[in-house]
Amino acid sequence: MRVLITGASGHIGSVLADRLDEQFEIRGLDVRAAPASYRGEFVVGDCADPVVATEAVRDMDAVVHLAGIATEADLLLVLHGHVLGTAALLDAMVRHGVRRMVLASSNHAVGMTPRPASGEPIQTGTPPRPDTFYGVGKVAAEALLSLYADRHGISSVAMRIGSFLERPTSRRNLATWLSYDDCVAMVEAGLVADFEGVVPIYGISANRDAWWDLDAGRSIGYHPRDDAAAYEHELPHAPEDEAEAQWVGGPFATGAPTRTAFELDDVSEGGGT
Ligand code: 15L
Repeated sequence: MRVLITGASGHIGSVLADRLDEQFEIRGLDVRAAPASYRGEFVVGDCADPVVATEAVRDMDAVVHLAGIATEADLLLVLHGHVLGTAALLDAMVRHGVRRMVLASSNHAVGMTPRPASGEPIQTGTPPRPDTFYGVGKVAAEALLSLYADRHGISSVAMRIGSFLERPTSRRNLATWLSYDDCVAMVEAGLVADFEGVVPIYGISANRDAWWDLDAGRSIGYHPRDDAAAYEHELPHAPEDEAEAQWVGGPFATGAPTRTAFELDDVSEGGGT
C-alpha cells in the first residue's frame, strides 16, 4: 500500500515515517525539509496548494494527513493549514480515485467539554466544543471528511489525538497520553480497516484514567496497549493541575482567551453603501 504522509517532518510525522516504512511504501510531504533520518521519497511543499496536493497524492492508495500548526494560532493560519490543506488533499484524492484518509484531528475539537465527573468517558458522538481557533480548525477538518465521505465516497478516520509524547510529563497526561507505539498501531488500523464513511476515534493509549472512550477505535482494530499510569510515580504535581483538569482541553481551555479573529486595525473603517 502506498501512503502519503503530510507533515512528515513534524513530531508525529517523523515517528510514523520511521516506523511505517516496512509495511507501507511512504511518500513524505512537508513545507520543511525531510529529517536527517528520513528514508524514501519526500516532497517539499504546502498541501494547501492544490497543485502540490494533486502531485503529492498521485499514485497513492491512502493519505495520512498530519500537516498544520499543532497549537493555537491566528485564525487565518489555522484555516490555511487545517481547513484549506485538508480540502486540497481531499480534492486531489477525488481526482486520483484515492479512497482513504487518516486525519490528525485533536482532543481540542471537544476541548471545552467538562471533564467527566461520573467516570463515564466522553463518547465520540459528543458535540463539537472547541477550546481555541486550533480546535475550530479541527472541527472544520472533520466536517470536510464528512462532506467528502457523503459526496465522493472517501472513507476516513478522524483521530482526536490527546498528548503524543514519548512518555507522559504531567498529571493531565494520565488521561491524555498517546504513546509512540500506540500511535503507530492506530494509524496502521486506520489505513487497513474495512469500513465506509467517517469514524472519529480518540487517539489515546489504554490509560487507566482516560477521559475519552476507546470503543470507536477498537471497532476499527485499534487496540492500545500502553497506560500512562505506569509513569504515575514520576509525574510532578503542579499548581495548574486542578484548573487544567476542569475541561478536557486542559491548558488550551483555561485562562482568558488571548486572541480575537481579527484585530480592529485589520477591519476596514468604510461605511455601508
Ligand atoms: C494537541 O492537539 C496539540 O497538537 C499538542 O500540542 C498538545 O497540546 C495536545 O493537543 C494536548 O492536548 O496535550
